Amino acid sequence: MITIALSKGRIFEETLPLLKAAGIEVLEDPEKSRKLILTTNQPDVRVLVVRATDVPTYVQYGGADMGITGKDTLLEHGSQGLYQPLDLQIAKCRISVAVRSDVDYANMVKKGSRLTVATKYVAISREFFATKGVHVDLIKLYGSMELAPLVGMADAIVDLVSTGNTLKANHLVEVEHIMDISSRLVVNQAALKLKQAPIRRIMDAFESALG
Ligand code: PRT
Ligand code: MG
Repeated sequence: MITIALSKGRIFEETLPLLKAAGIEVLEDPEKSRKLILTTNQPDVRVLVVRATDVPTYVQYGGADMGITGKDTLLEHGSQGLYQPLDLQIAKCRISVAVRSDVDYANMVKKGSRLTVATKYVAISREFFATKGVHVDLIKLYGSMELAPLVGMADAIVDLVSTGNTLKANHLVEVEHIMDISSRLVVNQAALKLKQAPIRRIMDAFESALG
């Protein structure tokens, strides 16, 4: 049995064509079903539906043999026990620093003042501002980061940006582009040894589907 961990939403949607290229069709729709283990047309392949941030954990501890997860999630989680053979070029976005549009970020940074930064991405933010030599106090949030500068809780946020519509709707502007993000295939290192043939077959199919 090969078990693949996926999150609902954009990663699931964008993974379906890759699975199809590997001859795998998921037989249930996670948006409609309450089932957390989905069957496929291949009797020996199943899909687990987990929270996006939990995908690396399921693969690391062998709850799943492989999974697909954003580079953002992977950098925050750490890649211990995970083999990362492929950048799948799906669920693309960027991770950026944003501030209220009426704030002079360049001046704030130049003056050397401490910045309060709200984010779900504490590890990425700590590393980014340390490299820049900017002192920051980080506030960990789990969602709706955009609110923090609006209510005076933070000077800036670090969050994912795709179209930029969410920032715009909340009167925020992007002031630093930290890195580009896409989703990665992650494979449990022990599973890769024990189930080498079927895992390689899926990896190769994904790779050729990427073109
Ligand atoms: O939603 P949940 O709390 O369950 O988990 P999650 O938010 O981690 O999962 P999900 O499915 O929303 O995101 C999974 C992965 O998709 C992320 O880890 C990224 O690698 C990738 N991805 C790609 C994105 C986006 N694009 C994206 N735009 N994840 C989130 N967003 C959000 C962003 O946080 C912001 O709130 O969309 C909003 C910005 O979008 P624009 O288009 O308005 O700029
Ligand atoms: Mg989300």
